[in-house]
Amino acid sequence: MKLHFYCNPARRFGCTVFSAAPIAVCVLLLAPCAAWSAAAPAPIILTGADRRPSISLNGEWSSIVDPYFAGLFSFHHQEKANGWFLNQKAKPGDPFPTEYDFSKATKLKVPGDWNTQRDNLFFYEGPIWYQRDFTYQPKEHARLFLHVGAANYRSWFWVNGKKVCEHEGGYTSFNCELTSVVHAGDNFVVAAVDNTRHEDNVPTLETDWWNYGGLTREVSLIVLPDSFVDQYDLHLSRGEASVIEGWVHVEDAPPGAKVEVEIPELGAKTSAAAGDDGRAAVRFSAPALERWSPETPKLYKVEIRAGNDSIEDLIGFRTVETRGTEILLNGKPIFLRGVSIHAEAPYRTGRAYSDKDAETLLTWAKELGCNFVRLAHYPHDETMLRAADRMGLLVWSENPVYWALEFDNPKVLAKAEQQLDEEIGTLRNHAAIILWSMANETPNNPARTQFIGTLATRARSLDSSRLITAALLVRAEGNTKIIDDPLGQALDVIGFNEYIGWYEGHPDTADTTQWRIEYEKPLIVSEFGGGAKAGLHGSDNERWTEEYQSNIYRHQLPMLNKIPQLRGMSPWCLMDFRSPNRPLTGIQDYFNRKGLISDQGRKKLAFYLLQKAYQDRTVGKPE
Ligand code: GCB
Repeated sequence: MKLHFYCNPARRFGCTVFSAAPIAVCVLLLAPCAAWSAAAPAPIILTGADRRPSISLNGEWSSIVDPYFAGLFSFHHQEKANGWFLNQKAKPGDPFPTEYDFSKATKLKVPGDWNTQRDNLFFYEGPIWYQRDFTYQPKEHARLFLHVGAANYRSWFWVNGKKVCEHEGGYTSFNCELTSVVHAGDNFVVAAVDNTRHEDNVPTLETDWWNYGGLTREVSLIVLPDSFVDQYDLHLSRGEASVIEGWVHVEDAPPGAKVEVEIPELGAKTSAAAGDDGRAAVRFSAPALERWSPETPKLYKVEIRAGNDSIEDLIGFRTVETRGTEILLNGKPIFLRGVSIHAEAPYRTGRAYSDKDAETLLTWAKELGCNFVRLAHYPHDETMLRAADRMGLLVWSENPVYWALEFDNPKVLAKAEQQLDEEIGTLRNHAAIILWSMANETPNNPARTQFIGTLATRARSLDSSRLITAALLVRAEGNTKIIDDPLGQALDVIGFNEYIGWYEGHPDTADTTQWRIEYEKPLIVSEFGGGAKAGLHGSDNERWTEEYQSNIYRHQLPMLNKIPQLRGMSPWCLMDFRSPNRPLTGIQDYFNRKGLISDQGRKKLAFYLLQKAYQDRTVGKPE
């Protein structure tokens, strides 16, 4: 097996991948990198991982609940080098403790959060062990990766008793190389997943959504050649009509490796040589190209080849940019008729992961009249982005920098950067995504502004073809709302959240509210709304009724329409979702009830009010 090391600080170290090679070799090879990293090979981020042939490891895994994490830590809370019980295939008579016997353990389904699989795990926050067997036949010149769609929040993986990686961050995919640890025939993987909240995590201790733990998205094995395409970025040039530009990166590329990109339907093709950094710049013309848009979500089969590797992706091509206070899609001003969505599974609750979940949520958004969705508050599963590409819904994709992180802690910044790199690295070819959101509702102070400014700069350097945004808080002087948060300077499009009629005032307070916007930039009201229990009826003034919620929307829309640079809205939110902050018995029962649709798919009055406004185009500027 090859060891692959990068000394390029632009590639992040979220996942520490261990090689089975002797430590001394690793240390020697890593010496040149020591100045900037703590001796770890770069994790492999795979673009289009879901387009690779794979061996699924979904299904039932044995599981052991380990609240004190005694399986990983010794009595003085040191992480044991190689968890002593992880070699479950030890020969009879080998000395290993008997407490952790996976063959006797209860099963958990993967993908799936553990909270909604067993009643006694509903509120559980802590570590759980997972184990399953798999068979594999190693091939010459092939490398094997364990692809994990998401594991919330921290996870550790061992294969055949050897540690292969660990990862932090609950909403992005990662890959652990198994090449040197697998053998022909039976193998087994053990994982520990811990969803304990910590102050220095991203997100931090407080969130208004359920901290679903476990292997929440798909897990698979991906076989790749010695040298392979790990990341690529193909998008339409803003400057020149019908020119596709970008790059393809080849992992462990031999010098001058040739890369080919072809779109057979357009008869368009190009080839380029990879530089020393493994990256080949690509630029070619496709005059017959039909642009992707919500009305015509055209996707092209794109073939990418490098040496023995090839991948076929489905990509749409469009441009997005701002001009003054306008957002231009394919050069034309657009108003974003949207809604915010959590990755909460419709009907069954729990973390969404399947095509069906994505189809259900996005079909409701289309029915509402949306051309835009805000996927809050963390990167959603790739199935969601595939569905948005297919269905023609523009997307705001968000980094989980939520509320008050430890903004002055460099380790926290590194965690946020790592998750941003993984989000952009994996999702960058989805035409649907037009906005990378750096954060949601963060307190205005210099440490915060610098922290998120750093993320914005990083996002731009990773992807200059999209717009950068964040959902800001609004301040008030009397009945004037003011948007002047200094973070606005770092953004292309300013998002702001406000809850007039719910957390402040009455729904009709909106009628007399004035707005002062200190930025000549496009604005999106990224949240407004209020709670209602589906089926609860009463007067317009009675909280929790559908009438009250609908009344909020009735007063909000005319107020928002008066803000001249408003270019979109994503009210909070499409569907009720579970939140530990929402205990009100009989009404909330641990659901945030601000959905326009209940968790059981029942549409509330406000859904129909907004639908009419979107259909009649009585919100936003006519396009
Ligand atoms: C917000 C947050 C969102 C909450 C929402 C609420 O401002 O951004 O995550 O769920 O308000 O319902 O209070």
